[in-house]
Amino acid sequence: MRELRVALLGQGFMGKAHSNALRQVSHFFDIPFRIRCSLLCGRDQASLDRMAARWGWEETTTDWRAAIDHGEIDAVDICLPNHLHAEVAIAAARAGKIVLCEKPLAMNFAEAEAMAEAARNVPNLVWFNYRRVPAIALAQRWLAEGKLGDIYHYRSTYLQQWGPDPSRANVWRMDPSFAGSGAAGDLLSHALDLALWLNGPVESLSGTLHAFTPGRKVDDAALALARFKNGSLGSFEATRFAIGCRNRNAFEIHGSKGMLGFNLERLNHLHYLDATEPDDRQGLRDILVGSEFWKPGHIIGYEHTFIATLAEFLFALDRGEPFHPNFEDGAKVQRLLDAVATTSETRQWLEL
Ligand code: SOE
Repeated sequence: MRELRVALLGQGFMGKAHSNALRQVSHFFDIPFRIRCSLLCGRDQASLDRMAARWGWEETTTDWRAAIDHGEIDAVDICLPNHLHAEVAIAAARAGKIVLCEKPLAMNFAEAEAMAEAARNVPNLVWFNYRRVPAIALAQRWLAEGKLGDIYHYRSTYLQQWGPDPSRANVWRMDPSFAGSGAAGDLLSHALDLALWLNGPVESLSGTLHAFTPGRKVDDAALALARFKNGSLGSFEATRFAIGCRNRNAFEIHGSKGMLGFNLERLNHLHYLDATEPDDRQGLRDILVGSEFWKPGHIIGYEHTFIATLAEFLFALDRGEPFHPNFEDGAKVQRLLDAVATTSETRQWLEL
């Protein structure tokens, strides 16, 4: 079996999610590779040592270039702050590595395009992990089959509540030179990727970015109205100031034949209403969606979305097929994020 030697760059929250996926993927899926967690890269040697011991990383380094220059590393997985994504991913792609990168892909569309171009000839992935929530994947299949008929409304909210917390005021996500944006890149990026996947291309858009906190240099909230190519209307609300909501990535889609609803805080469930049924029987069904992980009804969690993403990527890699979401998909999202920022200034609509 082919060995795949991975370097993971980043030792934060996502470093943990990815380490777990790399460790677990062969426990749940018959992947055609033997994954080796070869090299872990981060800034702080003491915490690198702890993380390496906990997750079984063979070596550590504080220099990301060591991963690129390492002749035996096959794949570079980037969980660094956003400002480093482009430089590292482009260097890795040019060195012929497989490149996996956290979202948002880049600081802006120009960077994202350059990344997609550099990675054109190497297998690549952007970690929009929510596409692999089984309930969302089921919604996507039904929408592709036309089960909802003509789509009228696509309503998306991604709500978190940690924005006002003073203990998190100085994290890198609040610094524009590291993050590029606030709720927009962090949360709206997920919402837009799902929208493009579920409901197709966006034709025009108008957005608003807002900071509630005096002096804050990234947006606390990002809103957008959109017109999709399929004729439907979209509304998006992404915020870190939705007090009462911890991680509510949700959507509702209304079409001529029914409705679908999803909320990440109940990630095993998909809501469905069949509007073709007799009126007196219509009501929202709460479907407990199964997964490839366990028997029906045995629910899964956040971490499984990363494992499933990785598994599908590895199967595509084995077949020599492109994987989605890849850097081109990431760049499409980045284009919309740029449009949100631009129209927040101009207060106009932008044709895309
Ligand atoms: C933090 O806001 C965060 O961890 C995001 O960066 C992730 O992408 C999202 O899945 C959960 O929230």
